[in-house]
Amino acid sequence: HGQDLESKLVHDRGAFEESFVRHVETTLARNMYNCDNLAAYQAASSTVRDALLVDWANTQQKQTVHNGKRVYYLSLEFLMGRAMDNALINLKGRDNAAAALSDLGFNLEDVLDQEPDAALGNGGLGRLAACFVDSLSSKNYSGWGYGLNYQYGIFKQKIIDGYQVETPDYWLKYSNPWEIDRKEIQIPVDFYGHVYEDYDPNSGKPKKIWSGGERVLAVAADFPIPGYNTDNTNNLRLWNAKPTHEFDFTKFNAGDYQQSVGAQQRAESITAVLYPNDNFYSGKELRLKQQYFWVAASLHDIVRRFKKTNKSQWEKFPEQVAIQLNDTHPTLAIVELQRVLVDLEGLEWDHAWSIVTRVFAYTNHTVMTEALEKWPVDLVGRLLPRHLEIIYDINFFFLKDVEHKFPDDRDILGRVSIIEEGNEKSVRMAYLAIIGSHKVNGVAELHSELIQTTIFKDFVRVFGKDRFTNVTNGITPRRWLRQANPQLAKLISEKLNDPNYEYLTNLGNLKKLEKFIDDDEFLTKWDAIKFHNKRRLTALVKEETGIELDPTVLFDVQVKRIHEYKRQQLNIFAVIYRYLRIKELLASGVSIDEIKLKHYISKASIFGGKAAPGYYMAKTIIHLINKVGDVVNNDPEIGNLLKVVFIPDYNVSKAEIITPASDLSNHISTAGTEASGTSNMKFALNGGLIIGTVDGANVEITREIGEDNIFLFGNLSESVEEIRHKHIYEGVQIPETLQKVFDSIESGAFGNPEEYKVLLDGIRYHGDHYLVSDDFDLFLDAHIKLEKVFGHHGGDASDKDHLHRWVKKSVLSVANMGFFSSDRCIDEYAENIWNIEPLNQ
Ligand code: DL6
Repeated sequence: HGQDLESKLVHDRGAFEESFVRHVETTLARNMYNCDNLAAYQAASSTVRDALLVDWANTQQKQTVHNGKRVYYLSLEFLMGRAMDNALINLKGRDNAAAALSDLGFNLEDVLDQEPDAALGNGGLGRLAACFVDSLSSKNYSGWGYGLNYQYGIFKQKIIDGYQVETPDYWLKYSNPWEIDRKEIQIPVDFYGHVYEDYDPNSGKPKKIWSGGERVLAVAADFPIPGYNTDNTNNLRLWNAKPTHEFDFTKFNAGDYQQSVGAQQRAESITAVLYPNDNFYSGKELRLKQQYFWVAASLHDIVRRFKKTNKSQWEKFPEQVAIQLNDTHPTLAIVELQRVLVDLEGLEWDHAWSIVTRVFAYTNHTVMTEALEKWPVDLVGRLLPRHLEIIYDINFFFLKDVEHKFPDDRDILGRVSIIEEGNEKSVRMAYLAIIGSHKVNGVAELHSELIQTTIFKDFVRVFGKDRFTNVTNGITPRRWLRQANPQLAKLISEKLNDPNYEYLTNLGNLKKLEKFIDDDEFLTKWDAIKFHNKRRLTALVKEETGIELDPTVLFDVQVKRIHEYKRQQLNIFAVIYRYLRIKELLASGVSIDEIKLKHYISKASIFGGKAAPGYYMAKTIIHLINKVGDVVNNDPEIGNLLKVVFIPDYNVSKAEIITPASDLSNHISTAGTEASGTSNMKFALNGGLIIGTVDGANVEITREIGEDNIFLFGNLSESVEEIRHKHIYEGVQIPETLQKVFDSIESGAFGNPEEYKVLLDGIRYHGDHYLVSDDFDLFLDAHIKLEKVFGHHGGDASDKDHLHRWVKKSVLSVANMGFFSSDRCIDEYAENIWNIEPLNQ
């Protein structure tokens, strides 16, 4: 019956309409006469959700009966974006929904546009988790995600007077149709208190008891994750923090009303807000509370599920359960499982530890030291006294082994110890994660190599190379091609003779596009789709900023979190340089047309991205970009030769419009700093070319698509340390070109120069850590080269070779991006790390 209902709702227009009307009348208590687009979204999403729930329940049932190994992906961030379009695509019900809505007087696109983004993440790490759960379902794995259900996701960014202003993202203003409230799943989580020793009456041995403190309830909220072309619909379980009644009453009965209300607020504050830092550790107590709350609830849930069928046969646990730690944020899960096994289940330490290390694996996402978590020992001891003891014990046994292995190397003990000594002792979470896992992976080849030769090199000596591996990141082509770029996805399906879009789960099939590389008609269609997407972006830019872009010019895009290492400053300095040169040429009597012909092609530099609220330098960069835009866009001499745009509040939904519209995108981090990057993959999959440094996944993208189809520049990672050293001991050399830019900024051309002092001084006087001065001219040169290729594009139609040179590169990029599907990543994790097989449908 269920399957029937699902199929009807998705594929039968009448059934969709009937369900829609019923939801308007019963779920929303409205009628069809006062149903606006928002209500239509709510009714339509409730209909889709009904269909999803059938698959979801069947999947859970099937997985329970099969009783195979499951993987649990623990991530503090799931940057899901909108759910409805994705669900319709994965269920293959989009056309039916569009037709049904049209019958009822609605336009599907407008209805989809009502959905708020689920913005429960900062950037790449959170979006990767979202792509991974999509692939887990699509590839028929039994895999759950576990995270937190923040009431406030990443803040909304406004630009006022050129400054970033943060406002809260109250995304749950209306009820969330995708959330299944599981009020019956409540797990108590304790904090603080103390530890004492008692005797276990069963074994007669001493036993540690953790007692007292504060208790909070973790209440489950489930989100169905539909796979593409399969009924497999996994679960994403996000926890809400709620007060426990017992706790309230004790306070209340003691006459302390204020305190009992305070306790309630304190409990709920745990899942109130996502910390808005990307690649930065900030060390707040509430953040550590979030981490423990989430891992304790998730582990309890996992253990409960295991015990239902396996009782206490703990040896089976690693055969049934794989847990992937998305960065070090969930590392306390290692300690918690050891505590559960030793303190609560009565296992011997060594036996428990051998189980723990077979279950966990850890993914590192950064080499930057400011992002590595180091929690103060005092704080850990106060919040989680028993866990601190266990951490010390883990460290003790580990160091004993190291000492045994390297009897002549006393120094190594201090270097690999989980506890960092110093004024304030701290727990090095990455070390704990490595010691408690059987595999550690980086997220691109270069990055995985770097972690083994720099921050974790001692651990390679201790555990051997086998513990370390690489899984290069990927993206889901369902969202990042089919959903974001429907026209291109359709053209590809036609060319591949694949009407069912099977290539979306076999992305290697894109390779067959190479056959059409000399097919003029195909190239023209390809180009027309890019133009259509550029017009779509032009409309967004107009709506968001009031700026009119000319869609025929080169769209040069950099959208991602704002960070010094990602080097938006390098990009905006180059834009300023271009503007100054154009002004010089004009002043010397060269006409605009001649400039366009001989010097610079017309382009729009498009930026977007959020800065962490406390990151002054990043906010300064945003301010500079906006001020440069004000000057350039209002300069009557310039016209469409140059425009500078900052799109406010960059998020997943905007990325879906921006990505397919780029001609060129910037992935220009200082070599060795960007672990992988995933937007590089999204742009290339949408036929945008890349200007990039030899960093992160750019290296593998180049290998796949060919170096003729990407514009690489800049110093290599192996030279970075030496250059930094030189900067410090010999000073920084500012090239003439960059000096010109600095002079204009300091002359006040873009507002008060004082505001940019930190930015320029960081380069001139404080060692230019990110090598802006060293890469600046190389960046300008790369532009000259690429603009020569683009220059003829859209120009003389009789010069076919030139006309299509850019488009051919675009096609060759897409044709060779198959490797970067997140389906491939999940298969690699499954085979090399989790040891699980897909469950056949
Ligand atoms: O692996 C996903 C993503 C990479 O693509 C980016 O290169 C990397 O910067 C990012 N890392 C983090 C680290 N954060 N913390 N905490 O977000 O991961």
